Amino acid sequence: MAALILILGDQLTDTLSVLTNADKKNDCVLMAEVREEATYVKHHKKKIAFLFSAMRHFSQALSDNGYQVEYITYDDKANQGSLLQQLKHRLAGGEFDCVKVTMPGEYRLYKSMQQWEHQLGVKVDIHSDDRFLATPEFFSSWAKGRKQYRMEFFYREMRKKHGILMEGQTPIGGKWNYDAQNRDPMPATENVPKRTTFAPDDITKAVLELVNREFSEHFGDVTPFHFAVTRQQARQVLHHFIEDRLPKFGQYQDAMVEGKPWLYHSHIAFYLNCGLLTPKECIVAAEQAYHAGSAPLNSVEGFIRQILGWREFVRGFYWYFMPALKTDNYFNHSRSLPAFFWDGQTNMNCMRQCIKETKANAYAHHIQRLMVLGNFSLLTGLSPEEVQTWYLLVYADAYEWVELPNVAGMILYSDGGNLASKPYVASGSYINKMSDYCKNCGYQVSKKTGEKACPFNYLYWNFIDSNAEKLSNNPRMAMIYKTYARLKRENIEAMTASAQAFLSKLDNNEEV
Ligand code: FAD
Ligand code: DLZ
Ligand code: SF4
Repeated sequence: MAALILILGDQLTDTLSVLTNADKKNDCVLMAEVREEATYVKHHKKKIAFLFSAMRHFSQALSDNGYQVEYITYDDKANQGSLLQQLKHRLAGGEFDCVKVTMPGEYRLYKSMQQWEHQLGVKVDIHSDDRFLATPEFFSSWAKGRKQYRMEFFYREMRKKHGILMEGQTPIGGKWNYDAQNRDPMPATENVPKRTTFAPDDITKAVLELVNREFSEHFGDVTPFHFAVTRQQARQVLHHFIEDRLPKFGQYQDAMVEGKPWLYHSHIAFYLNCGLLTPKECIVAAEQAYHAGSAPLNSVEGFIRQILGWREFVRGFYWYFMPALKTDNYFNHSRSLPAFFWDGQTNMNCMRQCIKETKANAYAHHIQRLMVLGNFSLLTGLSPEEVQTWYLLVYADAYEWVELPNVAGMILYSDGGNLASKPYVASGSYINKMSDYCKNCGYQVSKKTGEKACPFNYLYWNFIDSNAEKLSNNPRMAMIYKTYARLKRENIEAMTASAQAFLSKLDNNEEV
């Protein structure tokens, strides 16, 4: 008898054990574009188009490699609307005695898969996802007994375990982390090399039409569409990054520039997270650039830390803390997401730029997600559930295993500090230092209170003031609370009044 092998939209990797162990003659690979996965949140149109096109190209590559593949398009008459129903439909003929799948990236689907054996009446084998460098078990054994879960220490273990940027047991260059060299704003004269783009082929064009037709009320612009949709194209993106942008990645990784969404970032999370690239090959490519002398250590270490450190850490963290991570709400925040999160219509130029770029590209870089959009979400006390849904649907690289730890743990501190040692909050002066947004803003970054003052300034002190009970004992907040203690009472009162006025405008859907 034979196996029915289900490949999900973010499992487009031909080295997965379900594929390498397949009996190409008898087993059948099933892939399906299903309503349930495309709408459980209303994903950005570009995200759906990207994934459907990449899935179609991957199924073609599998067929070319001799696999038996059944691919169900979104508008196929045989489409059953969900993965479970699609499997049921295919199993009805009685050709298969088992289903093989790879561990999914999301808790909701994993819980559902655990019922499949019972629902389908055949054996369901869930293979571990061997694309990650750390298993959930490795993370659990590292985490057990710890009071704090800090990425930096996990990352050092990973460096040692995998021998990355190491000289024996010591880190190359003598330090584990070179972030102190990595915080430059970008001068206006900087000429950033172009990102790698691809013209849509016939498969992609058909998908773009489908998405326009079927998902018209989803967020975001479907065109222009320039993503890589095959492994070969994704490899080109990686190689151009290593050659052209990695050398300055570290120096400018925190910089933000109006009208320049892509900067020196790698733009590979889309491809890593759906499987067109593997983390190992990206790490190796960067390490080789260092040894070849074509990229400096601060950039190479910084880039490798994002993948070997942060990416692996958040995945382990997700499985370790789910399902509580999704419902934790340390500050009991409940404000609804402002309408401008969907159209960018706000006088705050930093928010306007980041939202408009997100809408156009299904992409924003890390500091935009963290220190503009995330900072605003925490300072204004937005509902964690609504913020989580927004981040999960707007970015083409978003899957819950990576989105949720970043949102709940990193930006909202809704897990009470399991992931971050302190809330990532900042006033307008941080945004002004790292970007050129403030010069085109309806607010003045130098003003602390009143109508024209930058909202981040008074919202910041209002947050510090109103959460003193929960935060002032945190040693990493000590400096901030010392400064706060020195503020004059009347200044705090003026900031609170400005914050209240701003927040009530938000609550009344007035323009801010
Ligand atoms: P680069 O800046 O070039 O970084 C290289 C790679 O490092 C990325 O491709 C990514 O794989 C990895 N990486 C960097 N930072 C992180 C991180 N904090 N967590 C995990 N991996 C990281 N990343 C996602 O892949 N999906 C998400 O849904 C996602 N949501 C985020 C939400 C918030 C609130 C924040 C603050 C960060 C989020 N990130 C997410 C992390 C990071 O912002 C993106 O990985 C990055 O912007 C993707 O662009 P890039 O490929 O150009 O990355
Ligand atoms: C994100 C996504 C979308 C939009 N559509 C599909 C789909 O039609 N078929 C599919 O197999 N996978 C899709 N995915 C990816 C899944 O949602 C993803 O595999 C799970 O969320 C687990 O990470
Ligand atoms: Fe953003 Fe404030 Fe600067 Fe305006 S002044 S761009 S709101 S930080």
